[in-house]
Amino acid sequence: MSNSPKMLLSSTALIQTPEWKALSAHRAEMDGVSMRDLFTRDSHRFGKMSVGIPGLFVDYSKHRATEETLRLLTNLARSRDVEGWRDRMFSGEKINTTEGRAVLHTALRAPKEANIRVDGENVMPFIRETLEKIRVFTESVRVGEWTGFTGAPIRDVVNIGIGGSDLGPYMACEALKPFAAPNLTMHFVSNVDGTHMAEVLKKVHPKTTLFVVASKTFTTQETMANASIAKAWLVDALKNPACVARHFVALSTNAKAVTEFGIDEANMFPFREWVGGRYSVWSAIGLSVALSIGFDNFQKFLDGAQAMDAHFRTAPLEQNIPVILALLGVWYRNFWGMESYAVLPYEQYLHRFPAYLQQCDMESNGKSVDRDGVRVDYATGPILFGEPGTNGQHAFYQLIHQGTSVIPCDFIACRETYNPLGDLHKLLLANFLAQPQALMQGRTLAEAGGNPQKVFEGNRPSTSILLDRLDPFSLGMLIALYEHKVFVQGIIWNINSYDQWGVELGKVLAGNILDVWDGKKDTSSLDGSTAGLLARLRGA
Ligand code: G6Q
Repeated sequence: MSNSPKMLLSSTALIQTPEWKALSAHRAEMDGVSMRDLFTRDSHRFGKMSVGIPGLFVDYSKHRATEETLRLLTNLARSRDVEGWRDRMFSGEKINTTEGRAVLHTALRAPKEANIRVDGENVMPFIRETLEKIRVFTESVRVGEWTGFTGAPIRDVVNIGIGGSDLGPYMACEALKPFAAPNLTMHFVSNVDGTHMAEVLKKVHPKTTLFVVASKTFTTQETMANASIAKAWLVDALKNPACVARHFVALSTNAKAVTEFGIDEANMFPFREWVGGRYSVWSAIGLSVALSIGFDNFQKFLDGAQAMDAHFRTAPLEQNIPVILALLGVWYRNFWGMESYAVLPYEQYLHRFPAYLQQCDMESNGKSVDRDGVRVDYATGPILFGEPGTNGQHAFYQLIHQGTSVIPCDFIACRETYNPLGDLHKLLLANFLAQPQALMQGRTLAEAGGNPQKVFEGNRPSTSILLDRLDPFSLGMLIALYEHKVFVQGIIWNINSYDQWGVELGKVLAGNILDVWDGKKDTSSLDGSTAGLLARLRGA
């Protein structure tokens, strides 16, 4: 770990820095500045406040920001040593300090010849070997060489995992459906609600189904319970416990637990502890994605992320897309008190993207104690939500347009579509353009014909992100963009974006409640409400 003096800043020290104070003063100057005016005053605003790399373009001109705002924000990023932390992350330093781990999802998509060392070992040979194992396996399933126990080819794949072991692969499989093998249907079971598994099992046949048990720890209660149900269902149908070897594979770091469950280590695809769950779609956890879209496309997905990594590592902060998005987020969260943030893909294939990002952002930066163990005295991660457009327009956008909260939005669209039905794509893109315009421009009382109900305050910020098309490469870029945005914000806020202690307490308490339920413990550990509800559920 670095002994950079930046690390020693306490929480209060952040808001005492000259860079922070300069932003506070500037914020006061921005009161009453309207984006409409900023556009009128500067006809080059769009050109100055937009940036692209091949395949991805970002317009950040519709923000309550001037060149001075961005200059001050960039000063803040420099003063927090974002560049130093970035380089330490990429080089394998243990920047996840509370868990004593490196943060190396970027190594999973690094150029093959890279040399990235953790505890003295270059991790790249291991990554290459695992990718090769994934390639061989996924190709043999896809061409029907790998068969089920009775010799029938695999037709359905059921990914059993939760959180990071579900959201990433599920989102990516949905996003990349135009690339999916027509002879393989993907299913995802995450919830411990039996309904989830039951409804999937109704659709699949034991002889032709492959279960992919995705769990970094292989101890997660929901996943292990669901995997056991699936195993019992399979063995019951095929009448021979040996069938598990042809119908179950594991994606995990825990070989011991995998073999104890009854899956041969030969059918396990490993990864290492330096891959965080919500950053794991690039690792063996991406096996379901590779099964669906094929290994070559999976490699393109990794390459897209690598392209964004290269941009993030080399572009000056002023033109660095993840940095700009992160800084605008800090601007609104900390200096304007905006609590929420909406991500709105105008691309149906990205319908799970907001759910995926919710975990990436909120689990990473939903922290209130800093790296030094001090309670922060400034806001950290926002509440993120979203739905595909145009659906959201007929639902919650009302609040974004006219509610009392201002919610910065990211609008995402693709220039090309895989489904050019009539004029639908043009219609979709017209809406993608109209919403940010309406949010920015608003409608004055005079424009509203004097009717206050029809007034839109306007001056509501948004970023527009344009992809040429949604494909494995561009999806890789897009995900990596948000990963790095979250990273930069975590560094500015001096929090560890790579732990998730908040998930722990619920797990412990659920275990305790099960003990009470089974009569192993009395109810004295439960509060009155929990004990009362438990009694009702037990029918007592
Ligand atoms: C992600 C979290 C969490 C995790 C799940 C599943 O960053 O740590 O969502 O991915 O709890 O964990 P396992 O993969 O170990 O089953």
